[in-house]
Parts: sequence; C-alpha cells; structure tokens
Amino acid sequence: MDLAPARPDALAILERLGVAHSAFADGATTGAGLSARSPITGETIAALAETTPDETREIIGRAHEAFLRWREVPAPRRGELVRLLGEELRAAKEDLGLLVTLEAGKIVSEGLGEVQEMIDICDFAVGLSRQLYGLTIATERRHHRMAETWHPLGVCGVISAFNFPVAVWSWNAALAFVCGDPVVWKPSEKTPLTALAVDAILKRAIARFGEDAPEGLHSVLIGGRAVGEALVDDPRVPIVSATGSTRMGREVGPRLAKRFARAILELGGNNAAIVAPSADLDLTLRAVAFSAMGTAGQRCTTLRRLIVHESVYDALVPKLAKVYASVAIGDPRKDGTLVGPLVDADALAMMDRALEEAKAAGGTVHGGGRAPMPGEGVYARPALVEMPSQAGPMLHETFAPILYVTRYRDLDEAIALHNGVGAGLSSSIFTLDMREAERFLSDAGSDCGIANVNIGPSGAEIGGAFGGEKETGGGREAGSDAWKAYMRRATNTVNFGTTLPLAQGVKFDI
Ligand code: UN1
Repeated sequence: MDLAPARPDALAILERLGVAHSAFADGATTGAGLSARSPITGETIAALAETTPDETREIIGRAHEAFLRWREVPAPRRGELVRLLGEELRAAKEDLGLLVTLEAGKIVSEGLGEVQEMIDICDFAVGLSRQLYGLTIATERRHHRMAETWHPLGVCGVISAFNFPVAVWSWNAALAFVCGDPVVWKPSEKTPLTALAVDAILKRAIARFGEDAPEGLHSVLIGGRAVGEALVDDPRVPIVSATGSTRMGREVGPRLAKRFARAILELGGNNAAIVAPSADLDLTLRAVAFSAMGTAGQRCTTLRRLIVHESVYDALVPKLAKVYASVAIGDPRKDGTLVGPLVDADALAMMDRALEEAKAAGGTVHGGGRAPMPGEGVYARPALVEMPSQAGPMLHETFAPILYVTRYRDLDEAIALHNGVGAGLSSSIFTLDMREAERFLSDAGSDCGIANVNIGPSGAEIGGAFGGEKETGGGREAGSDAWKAYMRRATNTVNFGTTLPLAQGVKFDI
C-alpha cells in the first residue's frame, strides 16, 4: 500500500483559500526558515520565512494602533465581523478541515469537527457582542449610583499548539474581537499553514466588513521561541492566552506575571475516568476508546488514566484490550481510519520511554510500538497499560496514545487517585448511581476544570468555559463568562447629588 503525497492537496487548498504564495515560498527559495510538514507522510509541504523579533515588535505596534480604533467600534458592530468570519468558515469548512488533517494528522471527521468548533464559537461570540453585561451595584451613599462596566483590554497574544491548530485560536480570537481586542497569533511551529489559511479566511471577512476594521487587527507570527518571547515580553500586550505543555507554561506564566500582564494558561492534562460498579460498560467502552485514542492521544483532554472498580475490571479491561488490538491505524484521510500519525518522531520516542518506565513500575503493556506504514510518517499502535498502582509515568502527561488502567475498591480511594496528579484539566465518572455521580461533581469530588458523567473527558462543547486547575494553569477560554478575561473591569461611582458624603462615614471637613 502506498501513501498518496500530502503536498499537492495542501498547496491546492492554500491556493483556494487565498493564501498568498509569497507567504510560504520565501523560505523555500532561500532554504531558510521553518518547514511545514505533513505527519501523514513526513514530507515537507512548504518552507516559510520566519518572523523576526523586530518584525514582531512592529506587528505589535500596529496591533496596538488598531486597538485604539477598534475599542471605539460598538461591540455589536464588532460582533458583525465575527458573524462574517463564521460565514467564511462555513464556506471553507471542507478545505480547512482537510488542511488540518494534512498538517496535524487528525482523521477527516476530527479535522472537520475542529472547524465546526470554530463556527460554533463564532455564533457564540456574535450573541455575546450584545451581552457584555455589567452590573448595577447598591451604593451606601445617597444620590449616588454605582456600576460595573467592561471595556476592551488591548492586544491579545495567542500562542497555540499543533494538536488543535485552528480551534484554539478561534476560542480566543472570536471573544477577543467582540471584546475589542486585536489579536497577534503565534501558532505552533508544527502547524503554520493552517494558521496562514485561517488568516486568509479572516481577511475575507474583514474585507466584507469594511473600514471599521483597522489594519493590524490580526497578525500571524511564524516562528519559534524567539518570536514567542517577543510577544510574551511586550508591554503593549496586556493579555496572552497560551496553550501547550506545562513546561511551556512554567516559562510563560512568570514572564507575564513579572510585567503584570494577564495570562490565560491552558497547559497539560492527565485526565482520568472512574468506572464504577454500576457503569453501563458498553457505553463506557465506546467513550473510553474515543477519548483515549482519538486524535492519536494528542488532545490535552485525552483520557490517560482509567480507574476501574475491581468488580467490573475483568468485564471491561479484556474487551478494551481487544479494541486496542483491532483499532484501524493509518492514513487519516482514509474512511474508517480512527488513529492517524503522531506529530513527529519525538512523540514516538516519548511514548516508547513512558512504556519502558511503565514496565519498570510493574505495568503490563498491551500494544504500543511503531505501526508499520510507508513513507516517513510516524504511526504508533495505541497502548493499554495495566498498572498495579498509580505510579511512574502514570503520574505525568505523555502526549501519545497511552491509557493506564488501575483498580480501586471504594469511591473515596478512586477520587483520591483521580486527584492525585499534578494536572487538573478534565475528568469523568461512569456510573448509574446518582450518589456517586453527584459526589464526583461535588466540592469533594473531581478537582478538574471539566468534570463529566457518562461521557469521556475529551470533546467538550464550546458553550462551557474550557480550562483546568493546578498544573493545567487555571485559565478559561471559550464559553460561559470566559470573555471577562479579555476585558478590563471598571467600577464606576457617580454622585448626582449636591453634597459629598464619604464612604464608610469618614469626615473630612475643610
Ligand atoms: C486541546 O486539546 O487543546 O474538548 C483542546 C476537546 C476539544 C478541545 C481540545 N473540544 O477535546
């Protein structure tokens, strides 16, 4: 079996989406810069010139100028731009979804799902543009009025990861735009082409929107650490939303804190599910398979730990091992494939290392190792690892399709195991027992930002706030009131009387 090359389709899509050839040909002619490759075949699709730190500062300067104008455009009108973006995304869904598949390696249905997630957040943000509500607050002083109002904050930096190369941008950008903030985006070095495609789609929406949209409202930085640092350290960027590893967050967080900028950090997850005695095991099996193997285990919400009650362990785990042994691995463009490639060879090396460590900690490994495929793409067989206890690599996120399974006896023990890791992003319980479900969701239950019952930890909808606690970084993006992070809050007190009563009864007669 041969693998069709990815490059011709990717270039055709870029052309259809209107990405200027000069945007990705510079590096190709000089041989310098960043190469965009497809994990499906390992081939290089294009070489891109990198943005320099000086150019980054110029771009931020223009974005700040744009902010001074954009903040005065009424919010519902700003929402109109996001409405047009949603329309353009609908029109480009097939192309952009396939480009995500070609550049990030996820299966077609997940590539399309990612674009759908962008469309969903646009719809959400359009409504939000008329609902940036403040408060009226009771004041203790006669003839006074107190209110809380929300105002645009400034340039929003977005740093995104390869695994959701376009949706994570949209959670941030759609909110930032309606909140009055321009966006400067540094996508992962591994997925620059999808970023250029999104920028081209947005440019079409901007052109239709008209002159209320200032130049510099959106820019893409192509490059690695140096441009990321220039973005994170620039005092004209009051908010940075960064998605990636906890290690990256440990560097970005303190740098932002040092200059008192706001950070929305969406870092690692080490997500678990508890399978209780009453669980519907067929449903559990399907939910576990999707959340542990979907996107080849490369979601921050991927299920990585399964904590199974001893009474159902033998009914579930052998079935799961069968699913692991038979899941369709291969070309993510092909119908029926469920597990595509890992992003690169480093990911497989990390997976191999974690499996060795698991064996050393007494684990029994089913699956794992490289799946043979033509070409230079790196495909792994998903691994199910039975662990005698929660130890070794089970305590950390490895960005690969490894699911550790361990047993528990009572729910308190299961919740303690569940919460006994550094990360705190997403979590699930499978149970038909209402007391157990509610306990898991209660103050004394899961310590994660997302806690689910009878669905896996991945595949969140945009309507809820997305993010997690502890080493996941504490940020929230997407739905609910996540928008508040992109605005500054002002408390306003107005005296419409003729006297000057001071708060707390203080007297200061001159
Ligand atoms: C991520 O992996 O960075 O909940 C985001 C999910 C997706 C988003 C994942 N909606 O799995």
